[in-house]
Amino acid sequence: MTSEWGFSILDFGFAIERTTGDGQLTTASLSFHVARFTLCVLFIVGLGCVQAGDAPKPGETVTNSVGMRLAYIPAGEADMGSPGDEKGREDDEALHRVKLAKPFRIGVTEVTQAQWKAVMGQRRGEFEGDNLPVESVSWKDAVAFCEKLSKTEGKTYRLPTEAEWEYACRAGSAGRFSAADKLTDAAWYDDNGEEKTHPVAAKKPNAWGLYDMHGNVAEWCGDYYAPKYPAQAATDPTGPAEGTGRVVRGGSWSSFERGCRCASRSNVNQAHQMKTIGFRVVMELP
Ligand SMILES: [Ca+2]
Repeated sequence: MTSEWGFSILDFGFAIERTTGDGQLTTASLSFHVARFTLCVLFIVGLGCVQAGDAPKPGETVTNSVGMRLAYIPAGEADMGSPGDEKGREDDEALHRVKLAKPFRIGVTEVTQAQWKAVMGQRRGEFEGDNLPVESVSWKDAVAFCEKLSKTEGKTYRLPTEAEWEYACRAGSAGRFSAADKLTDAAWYDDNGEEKTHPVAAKKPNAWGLYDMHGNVAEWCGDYYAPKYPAQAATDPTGPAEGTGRVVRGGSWSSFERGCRCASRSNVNQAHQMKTIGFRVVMELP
């Protein structure tokens, strides 16, 4: 029996081969295995890079079944409330640290009349226009919208907690307003609101791409209103277990500047349907 030795290129490595007289390749190569190992390493490293790249950036959006864009809000910590020297502050804004342990998504805009109709089947609002924020909805109406949308999509939609709302509104900032130095660039309010709502997303967004967190319609939150915040730092606070009114945030087209501050809070009977109050939704992440 004769045999021949030679080299060949296999993928990324060389193989040493021995061919016997009858033409059969009888010696597998170590380098072939090295090449396969290398490919595996490259694949795993690549997969890791893809997975790292999958974590959304703050403000990155998805669009749901009714065309609502929802921005990714990262977990984190921030001060909630206002410092004692903030212009226009009220006594119910004691500054305290809040941690939000889980990321979530929140509507880039207030819920529009078109989105309301798509979910609930009929239009709602004192003012009329598909791209206007829905208003004249009670707290329970807003909760019903969230529940119906959750059922339709098999996801969990709900009103933001007051802490989630302020954290998202601030988007990493600590001033009176988050979206612009001049409120008129960021909001429809008493000075420029002309006593009506305006199409959503017409003013400057904040750093996480959220529009009209200041003004246009004020926004229902899930919490009962408490006149005092907890004295200590809190994680994922949800407000008191009971109360006489619900928290409303952000001010509206009829609010003075001070009522549109990030830290400003309102206490409203949950049954009230007001043309100054609408809402935006949170979508929970798994
Ligand atoms: Ca608003």
